[in-house]
Amino acid sequence: MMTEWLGLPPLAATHGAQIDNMIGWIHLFMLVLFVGWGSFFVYTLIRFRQKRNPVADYTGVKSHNASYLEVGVAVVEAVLLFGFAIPLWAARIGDLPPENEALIVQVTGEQFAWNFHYPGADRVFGRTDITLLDLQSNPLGLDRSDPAAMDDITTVNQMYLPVNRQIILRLRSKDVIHSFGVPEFRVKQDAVPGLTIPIWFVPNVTTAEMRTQTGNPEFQYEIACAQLCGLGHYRMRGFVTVQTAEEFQKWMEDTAAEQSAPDPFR
Ligand SMILES: [Cu+2]
Repeated sequence: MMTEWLGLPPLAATHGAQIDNMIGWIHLFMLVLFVGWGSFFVYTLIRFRQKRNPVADYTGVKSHNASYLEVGVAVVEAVLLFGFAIPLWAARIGDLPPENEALIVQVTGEQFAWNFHYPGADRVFGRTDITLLDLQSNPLGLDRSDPAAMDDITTVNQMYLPVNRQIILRLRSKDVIHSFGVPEFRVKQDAVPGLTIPIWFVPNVTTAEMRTQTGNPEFQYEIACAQLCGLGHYRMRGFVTVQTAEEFQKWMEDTAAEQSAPDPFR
């Protein structure tokens, strides 16, 4: 199904076409319903006008057409639900890719920023400790003395991802409910304090490619916090840079080296 007429943001994830398709069908069916019920309403206004029906008819309508229509609408809605929505939901929520193949990033929302934690080359997340937490220098309380934490990377409001790779994000929150939404990836999921909620997708257009595609040299994938989470909600935005595998590898190595180097100011 063509979905350009919906005016959605450009698509940059492999599962997105399925979602756009469903949005398209829902809009079409709702258009049919709107026109259908609208015309029926106008018809009844004319058909049952007072001038033609001065005395109320206590028998009423004998035809069953209205009931058949109702059943028809219910069937269409059941098809939308069981044919599109539930299979899509099951595929998105139930079938997480294997963790040893995907890139896993921990995403922690806080008032009002997004913290990203990469496990680094060893693929093991380093220990975190609440007593080490410092909003300026160590917002996740990462314990750099833990061997597993040596190559870990943490960033604030800047997420880097390799293109064409399965990405699993583990969403968490420090304080209130936030929501991680990137329209181009067709993902949106609440981050709830006390829970770790996984979402996954495969970004398939790099930031550079998207800049060419959209003709906007400043294009950025933007993470919008999609739950009103406090006074600073409006400025809770992060950015995703989708890179080629080589660029991402280089970014990981450079950043890990930079972050594991002893802090000269300490
Ligand atoms: Cu928020």
